[in-house]
Amino acid sequence: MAENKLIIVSTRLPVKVSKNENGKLEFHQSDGGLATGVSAVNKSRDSVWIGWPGIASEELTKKDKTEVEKELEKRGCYPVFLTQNQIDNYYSGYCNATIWPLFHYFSNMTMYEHEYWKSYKEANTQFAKIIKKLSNDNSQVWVHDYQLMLVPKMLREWNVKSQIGYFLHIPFPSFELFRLLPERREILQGLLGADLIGFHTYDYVRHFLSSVSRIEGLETNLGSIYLRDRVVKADAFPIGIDYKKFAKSSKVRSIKKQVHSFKLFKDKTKVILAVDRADYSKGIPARLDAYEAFLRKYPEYKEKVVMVLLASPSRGDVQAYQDLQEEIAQKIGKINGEFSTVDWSPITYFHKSLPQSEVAALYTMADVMLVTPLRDGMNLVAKEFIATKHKKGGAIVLSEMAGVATELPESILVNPNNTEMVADGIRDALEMPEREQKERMRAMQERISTYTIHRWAEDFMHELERTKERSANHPKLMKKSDTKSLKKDYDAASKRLILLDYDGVLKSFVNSPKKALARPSGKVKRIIKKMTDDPKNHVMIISGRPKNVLESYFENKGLGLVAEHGGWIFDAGSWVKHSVNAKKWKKPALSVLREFVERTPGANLEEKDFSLVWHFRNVSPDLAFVRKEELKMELRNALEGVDVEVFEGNKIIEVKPRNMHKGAIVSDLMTQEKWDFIMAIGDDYTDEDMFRVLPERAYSIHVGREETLARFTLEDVSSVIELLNSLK
Ligand code: GDG
Repeated sequence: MAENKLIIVSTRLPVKVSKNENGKLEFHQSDGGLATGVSAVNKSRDSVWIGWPGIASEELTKKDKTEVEKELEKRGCYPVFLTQNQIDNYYSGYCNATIWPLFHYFSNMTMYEHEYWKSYKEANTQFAKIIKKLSNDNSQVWVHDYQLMLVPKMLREWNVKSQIGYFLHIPFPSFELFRLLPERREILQGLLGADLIGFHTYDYVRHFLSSVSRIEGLETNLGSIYLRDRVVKADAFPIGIDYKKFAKSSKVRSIKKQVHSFKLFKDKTKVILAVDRADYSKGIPARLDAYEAFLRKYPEYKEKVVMVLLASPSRGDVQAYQDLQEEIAQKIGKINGEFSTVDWSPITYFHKSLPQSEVAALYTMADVMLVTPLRDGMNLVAKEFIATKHKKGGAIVLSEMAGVATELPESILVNPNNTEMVADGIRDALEMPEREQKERMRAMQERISTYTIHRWAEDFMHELERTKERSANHPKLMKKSDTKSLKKDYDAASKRLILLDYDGVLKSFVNSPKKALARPSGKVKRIIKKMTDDPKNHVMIISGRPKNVLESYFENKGLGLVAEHGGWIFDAGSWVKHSVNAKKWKKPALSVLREFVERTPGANLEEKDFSLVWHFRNVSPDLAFVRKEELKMELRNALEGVDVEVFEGNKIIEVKPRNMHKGAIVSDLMTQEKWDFIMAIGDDYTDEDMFRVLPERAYSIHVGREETLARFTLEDVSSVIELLNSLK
């Protein structure tokens, strides 16, 4: 087992173990979509699927457990045994009574119990231990769903070197919902242990990133989350189905036979079908209300339609699910009681799990499919129905709240809370001309037959593979040996050029409008003085700050100062101004910037001789995200044809003349002297210009973990100070 390359982890295994009346163990393989997809990426390598076999460990003797292990091994699985207490507190508790309702926006049903959380941590640890045992450095681990959100971090902390992928099958809620969770930080940190985090839709990715930046304060950019030592990628992978299998249903003999038997009532009536797990997120009571409203509003359909409602039992040991069961039964009783005639009942209800062939037969015979969850990660039922209608007609009424809605705009989209809208949707579906039905179906089929469950799994694994490259490109911290050679070269040199950015290099960014707080510390001043006093050194502070600020920070003679990215230079006893004329473009830029300061609480404007800066450090991240993009666009429009650049720096948008940058200054310095040691330290976008023009032998050092042109990276300001202090 130690050689496994692909490790799939989900709470439940695709094999369910049970004990019959004689105490004999029975194994039932489930052919769920996930198993199909995973087996596709699984073909060419060793793999194992880790999970709970669905039976409490108290029910198993030691001998049973050995037998379970053996039998599962034959099926490529490895068991995690959960106790009854864990099933109650971890599975039914934290997973299904805390996370499930909260992530589906049922905050009033969410239960916050410390015992649940304790058990969740314990069970996640148990899973992670087994993964560690079965993995090696070359493994890829793919963790599934909300029951195992702590596992990625645990593996990372235990130094498991495998690549770790994680996929969430349910929605990731908006920050406003997620922040309610007492353990929100632990959950986020748990997930961030992964290299790749997958969601069904880009909305969920956005919600996740928003929580990451607002709760953890981490920088995110286009789905990448920058941690100290690695980059985590979050992306959308909309799960698909085994399209071919469903598309050929109408030709499978057993299914055909099934359909034939259903046809008895089909000839007279149109069939409206709904298939779900009996879960409150699926909106079954609201759907029944809408059906009732439909029958009232369009009485001509009485005796001409029948709703087939299949609600397969689910999570019966959670109270909310028992209540739901009762509510559904009551509503059906009421509707059937009121509308039935001697030879017609408006609803045929199955509260049991049907064999898959019967579900496929129902899809095949249905005229209208009703998929109206109040909230759903994706919803595979919608895709399955559409696939069975290959080259045929049929209509689907679909909730906007299902992840799948983004992929199926040709369906009749409805708000499931709007009873009238769903009722009208049912009527529209029934009355849609066959040609239109087929056209809409074709468009949807084209899409879902391409991105199938196999493609989904391959795509995810391929992206996980790419995380290796991303990590390789991620700048590595300066090693001891690098520092040693830097010092050696420094000692040996007699003409040294030392270029230091200020903010983020000699002083951490100060989150305060009080400029005084951004002054250099006494220690930094002493270090700079010592370096400047050494006649072998030419030290320059090269910054975007205005000249009066730099002047007030550093008064040492002999220290060169570059203000406003090169607008002003103080190098031989006096300030020299750049020749560029900033007047021309400032007026239109200022009017845009002022408007954006007024419209954005927390933003402020800094006016310098050569540039204008819009600061958004104190703006709420989501608003800043929108405003800064709008601002960049408006500035670019207002300044079209003018030779200025609009760029984004650390929580700022700055406008400055294009040819005035640190690179131009450094290029000049390169021609002035024959330096035998060059060191440049910077932390942001503007410093990249400087790194770009430095000779290869120069010690270019970037502070922070973003991608950079610099040869080396230091973690933070204190590491810079330590380095400078160690130079003699
Ligand atoms: C979660 C997310 C996401 C239903 N009744 C019977 C039966 N089914 C099958 C359907 C379908 C599956 O169960 C249900 O899948 P859904 O996607 O609709 O919903 P969840 O179970 O809530 O799944 C969901 C999914 O994960 C995948 O990521 O789409 O949003 O909540 O395949 O056909 N199958 C059989 N008998 C039944 O009575 N045999």
